[in-house]
Amino acid sequence: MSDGPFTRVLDRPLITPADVPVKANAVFNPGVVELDGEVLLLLRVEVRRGISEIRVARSKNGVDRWTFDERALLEPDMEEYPYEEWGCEDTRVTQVGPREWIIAYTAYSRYGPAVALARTSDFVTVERLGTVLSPTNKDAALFPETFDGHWLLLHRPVTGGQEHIWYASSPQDLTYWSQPGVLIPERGGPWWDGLRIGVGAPPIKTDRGWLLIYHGVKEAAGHPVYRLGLALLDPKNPRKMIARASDWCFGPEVGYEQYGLVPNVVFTCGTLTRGDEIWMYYGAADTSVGLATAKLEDLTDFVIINDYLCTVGRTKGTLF
Ligand code: BMA
Repeated sequence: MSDGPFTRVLDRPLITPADVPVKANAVFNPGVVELDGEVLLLLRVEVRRGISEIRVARSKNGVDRWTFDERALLEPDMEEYPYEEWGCEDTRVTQVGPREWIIAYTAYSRYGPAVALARTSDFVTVERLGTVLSPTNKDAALFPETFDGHWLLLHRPVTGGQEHIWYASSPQDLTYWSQPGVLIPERGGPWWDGLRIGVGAPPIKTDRGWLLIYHGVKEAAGHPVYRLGLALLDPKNPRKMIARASDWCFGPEVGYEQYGLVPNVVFTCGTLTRGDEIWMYYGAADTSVGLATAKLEDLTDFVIINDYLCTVGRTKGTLF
């Protein structure tokens, strides 16, 4: 079944809690990376205490025959990492060197969700860089290159009930983040992304600018619906959005996305580029993992054809 530019690869989830080698309540929102001929998913596994940890599953074709690493990659440790007391959630992985990746994730504690970073060279061990942005903040993703000598991190603070996508810059250390600004605001009102938005997968470089898949939330009769949308950012200075599709590009349309622990949720944290296709792994109803693919060109066409800025925002000088 196809919803906009994306096509679901299977008619069922790719991974369910029954596939996880520990007793799991849910498995969802994976970060994704390709390494040594394998696809690795950094899965958020909610164990039966209700707390999430990150476990790695590997597959040669990225679709089936997943094998799980024995040990969790990131798990709460109250003594060492008090800001992860309530779990590690929703990884987004960015390659920053030949064999070096940064994992952005949510460190959850009694103080709220915060943005944390970790470095890895093998996805077996990690070096935590620590909590880099204080609560309430989540949905962070790093760009894979620097701009004028600065790394750029997208993130989603909650500021007085508003939830927009912001950026922050860091010199080489990746630890000190400053010069924040709003990149994409929630659209307000009855829009599909009116209530809150946040980064989906790390930005994808294209010849039309950086493509950003983000999630947007609207409440229907008091229940949130999570869908995915697209924006293009300036190729040289991605602190500037150049186009934003008005319509969502992927929403909860099949049973396993509509029914589960949190109904009506599709939520991505990672994509792979395979030839001219984008493979998007996503959490379905906060319960299982799905996979949908699209031609990269169809995604950038989708933003340009549905660009709300062209028709309204830019002419009126409004930031949408
Ligand atoms: C967001 C995040 C995601 C989750 C989504 C839907 O706030 O916490 O991990 O998938 O809500 O419940």
